[in-house]
Amino acid sequence: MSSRRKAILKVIILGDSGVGKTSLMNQFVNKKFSNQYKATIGADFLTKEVIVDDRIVTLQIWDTAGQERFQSLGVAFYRGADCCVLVFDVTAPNTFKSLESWRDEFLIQASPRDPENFPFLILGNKVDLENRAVTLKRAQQWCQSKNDIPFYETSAKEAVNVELAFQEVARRALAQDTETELYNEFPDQIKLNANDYSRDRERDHCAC
Ligand code: G3D
Ligand code: MG
Repeated sequence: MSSRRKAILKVIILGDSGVGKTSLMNQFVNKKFSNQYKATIGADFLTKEVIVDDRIVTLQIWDTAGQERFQSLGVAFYRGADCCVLVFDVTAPNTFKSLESWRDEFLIQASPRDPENFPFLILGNKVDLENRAVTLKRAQQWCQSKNDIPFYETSAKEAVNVELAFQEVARRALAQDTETELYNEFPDQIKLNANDYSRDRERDHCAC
């Protein structure tokens, strides 16, 4: 049933101010990198259709409008997210160190059903710049230590790995959405099975 439904998948992008979140989204959705592009998009989210395993899904990408500086993103921002993209700037080590607290903040605010397995993706952005300060190895090690979060090095400016990363976002969001849907659709059956089991056991006992 769920595979025929048109999926709208909510993706949120988090990370310190200035790491390139808005630029990455603009590059992915509009194929543009522009210095004039304003940090405030004037909307809660942008959408883009992508194809995942022969299926069209709509990514609803939520970007911050600068409020990340004050850690004051409302509950609506986090609610119902199917995937969370955490971005840092490879030339700014502090933004890499912040990943942990962004991840924690997401898990507290969104409180997903299964936090251990919630799909995150890490993007190390601005790889086009010369003054890299966070090595690939260091970032990969951190991602591995956090339950193997997929990691991509990107450049919103030169469109490096942006398409590829969001394709992975879509795949992971879809998998998460399907799982949540299954859980929500069949809770009674799961309960019934448990009861059936205990009833069967009672019956077995009675037969003795
Ligand atoms: P944010 O949404 O995370 O706050 P922005 O970040 O998308 O507003 O980007 C912050 C600054 O970084 C912008 O520069 C933007 O042009 C630049 N930037 C974003 N992505 C890249 C990238 O991949 N490579 C390079 N070289 N620069 C990038 P300004 O000068 O407008 O502040
Ligand atoms: Mg922004």
